[in-house]
Amino acid sequence: QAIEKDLREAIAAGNQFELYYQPVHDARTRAVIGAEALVRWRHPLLGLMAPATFVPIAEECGLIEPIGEWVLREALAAARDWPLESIAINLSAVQLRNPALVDIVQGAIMASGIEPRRVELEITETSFVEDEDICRANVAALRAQGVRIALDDFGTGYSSFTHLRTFAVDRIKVDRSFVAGINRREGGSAIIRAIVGLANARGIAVTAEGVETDGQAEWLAAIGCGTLQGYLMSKPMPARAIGSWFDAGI
Ligand code: G
Ligand code: G
Ligand code: MN
Ligand code: NA
Repeated sequence: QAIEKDLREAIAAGNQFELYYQPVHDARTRAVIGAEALVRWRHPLLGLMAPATFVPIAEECGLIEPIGEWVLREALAAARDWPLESIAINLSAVQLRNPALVDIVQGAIMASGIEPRRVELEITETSFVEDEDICRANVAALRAQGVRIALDDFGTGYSSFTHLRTFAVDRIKVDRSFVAGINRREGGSAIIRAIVGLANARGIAVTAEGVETDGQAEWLAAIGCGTLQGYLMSKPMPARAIGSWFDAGI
């Protein structure tokens, strides 16, 4: 495959991947309290590529490990001096079932000098389908070191509530399909209300993703959803752009 060869060259070249950051906002004040790192590939001929186009290929051909480790190291180093409670990094299912994951994360934390409590790793429920025991052991070991774990795309898996009952996480990220449903139909609102209620009762933080309207943001804040992400407040932006926000005191 041509893309696989290009990916190998990109990893060897070391300068074709970039991180964009999407701010995470306090639901009531809308202040920026965190950021999520989102990888991009600046292909020499094809231009800027979104993760959906190359992450699945990288997973298949065993290249997601080096890319994922670069993402971790880059994001933690960048965020160390940002005035944010947390920096979130997406983990592939392949990374989550790697027995070396805890050492890799620890190495990136040490190299950056960031406090482990400011590091949040986003995993998805579907990651647990394979090698569930290793995945659970990795999550437990990371949490024991103070690293936070977030369940991304919550509600789109086939047994979300079962997962919530059987293992501990620090945050749930409600998938944007539910947020889009808020002002469309009663059912969508009822599901988010249930997720937020359950999470609050269990001391789990909640982020709503894909917030695009003031009405959604206000309703989410009112039902007790603590943090928001979405185009209404801010889009993913290059590191330099978010860095200059902080320099300007935003
Ligand atoms: O930024 P964009 O909307 O294209 O991101 C789409 C999805 O790509 C994200 O929701 C996330 O699941 C995935 N993604 C983004 N960055 C990374 C990354 O660094 N590693 C992995 N494994 N997935 C990522
Ligand atoms: O899968 P994950 O949730 O990690 O991916 C986040 C992706 O969602 C980012 O790539 C980003 O571009 C996209 N995104 C973020 N905010 C919004 C939004 O308000 N609306 C839509 N449609 N997409 C969003
Ligand atoms: Mn995510
Ligand atoms: Na998500």
